[in-house]
Amino acid sequence: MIEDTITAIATPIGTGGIGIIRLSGSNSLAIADKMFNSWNEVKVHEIPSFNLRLGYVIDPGDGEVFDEVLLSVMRAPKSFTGEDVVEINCHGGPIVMEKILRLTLELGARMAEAGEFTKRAFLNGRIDLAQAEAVIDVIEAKTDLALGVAVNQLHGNISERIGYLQKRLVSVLAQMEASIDFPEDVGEIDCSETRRILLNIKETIHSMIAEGQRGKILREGLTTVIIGKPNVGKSSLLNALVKENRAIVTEFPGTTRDAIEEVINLDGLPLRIVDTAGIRETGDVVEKIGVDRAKKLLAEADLVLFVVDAATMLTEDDKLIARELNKDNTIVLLNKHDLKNIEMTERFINETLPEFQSLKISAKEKWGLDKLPILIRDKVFGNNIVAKDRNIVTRSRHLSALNKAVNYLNEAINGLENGNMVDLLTIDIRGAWDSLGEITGETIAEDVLNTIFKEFCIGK
Ligand SMILES: Nc1nc2c(ncn2[C@@H]2O[C@H](COP(=O)(O)OP(=O)(O)OP(=O)(O)O)[C@@H](O)[C@H]2O)c(=O)[nH]1
Ligand SMILES: [Mg+2]
Repeated sequence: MIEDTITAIATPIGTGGIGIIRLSGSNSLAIADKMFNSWNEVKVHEIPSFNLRLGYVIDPGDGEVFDEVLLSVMRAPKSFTGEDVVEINCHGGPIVMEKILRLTLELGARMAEAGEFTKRAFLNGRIDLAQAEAVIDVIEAKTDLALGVAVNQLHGNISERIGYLQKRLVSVLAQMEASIDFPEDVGEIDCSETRRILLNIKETIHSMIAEGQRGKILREGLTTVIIGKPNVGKSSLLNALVKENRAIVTEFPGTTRDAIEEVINLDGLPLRIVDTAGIRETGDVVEKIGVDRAKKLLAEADLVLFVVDAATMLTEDDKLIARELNKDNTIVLLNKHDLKNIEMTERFINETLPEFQSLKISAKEKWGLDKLPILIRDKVFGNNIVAKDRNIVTRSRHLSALNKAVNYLNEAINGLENGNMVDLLTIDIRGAWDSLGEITGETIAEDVLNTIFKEFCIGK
């Protein structure tokens, strides 16, 4: 059991209708009692769990009234953290919230670290680690679809899938150990049956990994970089996609110097779109930094939108960029389609980048862009559309644990095929079990745990 009582402002800093100060720990009720005068003179420790009382927050030192508030009590173990929790709903002004927070500190609470409420919920066994991480994902979901998947994870659906796989591994392990300990009674293990079960578990994990690649995009957003030589209409494209004049557009080449990033919701798929400086050889120091940055972004992109000016002949600058591109993650946009001459460029592009998908657009006239979402979805998801209610893995941490489990299973399966000693096989199967346990937090190192909760904000 954790001893000290923590406190934090749980609502965003700034002005709002309501602000919440949250206390958790064994002294929560006692601290709240010292600073709360309820209208009907009830003491905080007399308030039943999940009940609200109206009253004043008062400085017990000089009797100063800070605010009129609603106070709620949730007792251990039936609270989010599993500890005694008090929430003070005050008015949402920064000064009021700060004063009430400071009072809870003076009365013996300690300032909560980022994610500490959720960390306590995990340490007290209220939720597992995958569910704790889902709390952040719900808060940070960028689209409806991403939210649906995160809520599913919060319900524990991923953990359930993992638990089922672990259970199957344990039963294999139990048979192996029995065959070691009681060879007369149990006999040898059935190698082909064991191999079949392990292959089947491995297959399930494989499909979770494949789905997870897409799940990760759903959570983190698809980094989409707009690339091209100067003046082809990259910034015009960004503006058309975000539907506002976000980037400066002029007829002068070299207008955009720095990378400009915006997030849009493309049919449920969060896209982090980055407009970049036009790539060309340049003597201008500032522009050169922008060009280098664009090249770096190109290398890190999940998806590349290569823009060419279809109304003029392609130049050496276009060809240099084209050489850096990969057909699997690039869509070529033949821009300025509202102007003449575009057939030449189109033919040229078809010859230079034969297997690349392309689309004729006019960023200026906002024409042809309606087909872009379909192309992008196709590139990213293929036929595997993610449904909201799917239990898919969305975090790199989970993906790497799944990959680790697959490696152990491969070792075990190879071992079986080579007729290795059974006690050697059990080591690999235990390794696979442990790797899966990292996802739910059963088998995780303290330092990893701390890094995970650092992702949270204070008060969560
Ligand atoms: N006719 C026509 N003009 C366009 C189109 N898209 C962009 N332009 C014009 O092309 C010029 C350059 O557009 P920008 O969007 O600034 O081009 P950019 O690629 O961002 O240029 P840099 O930032 O310099 O690399 C501007 O004068 C735009 O109005 C289009 O679809 N049709
Ligand atoms: Mg630009």
